[in-house]
Amino acid sequence: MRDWMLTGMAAVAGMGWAAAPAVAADTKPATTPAGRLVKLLDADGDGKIAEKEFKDGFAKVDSSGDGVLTQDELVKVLKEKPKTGNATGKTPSARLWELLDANADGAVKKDEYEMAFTKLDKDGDGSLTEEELKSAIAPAPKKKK
Ligand SMILES: [Ca+2]
Ligand SMILES: [Ca+2]
Ligand SMILES: [Ca+2]
Repeated sequence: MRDWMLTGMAAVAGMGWAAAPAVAADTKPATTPAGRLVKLLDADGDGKIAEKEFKDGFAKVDSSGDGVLTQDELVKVLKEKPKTGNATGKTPSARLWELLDANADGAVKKDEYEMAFTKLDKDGDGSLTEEELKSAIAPAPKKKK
């Protein structure tokens, strides 16, 4: 109860929690890198990353705040464990990095980052779902059926 009070006061004090709907909505932790990315960038909580949300998300990924993304910052955002020597598969952050760093100079500026949206939006509907991100950055699942 006390926590609720504090949260309410924080919201009133302008912490940017304007239109949070249900308090209990956010109970399931994201468990995949793609899920974590959606969670981070999906500002309105509809489960998809709209193009604007993606673009606004640049600052969230740029944890050093220098206006350039590095692969380390990406690893942090995806909360990946240090590489554990799987020789075949690339990590999701490495795959995402290849998509982002179009000119492969080891740094991603805002315009490069924004261009990646189109590459990630496979069905071209203007928003990224967890599935789309997964297919782009997660290792392809072994076929079994
Ligand atoms: Ca959204
Ligand atoms: Ca940075
Ligand atoms: Ca889409």
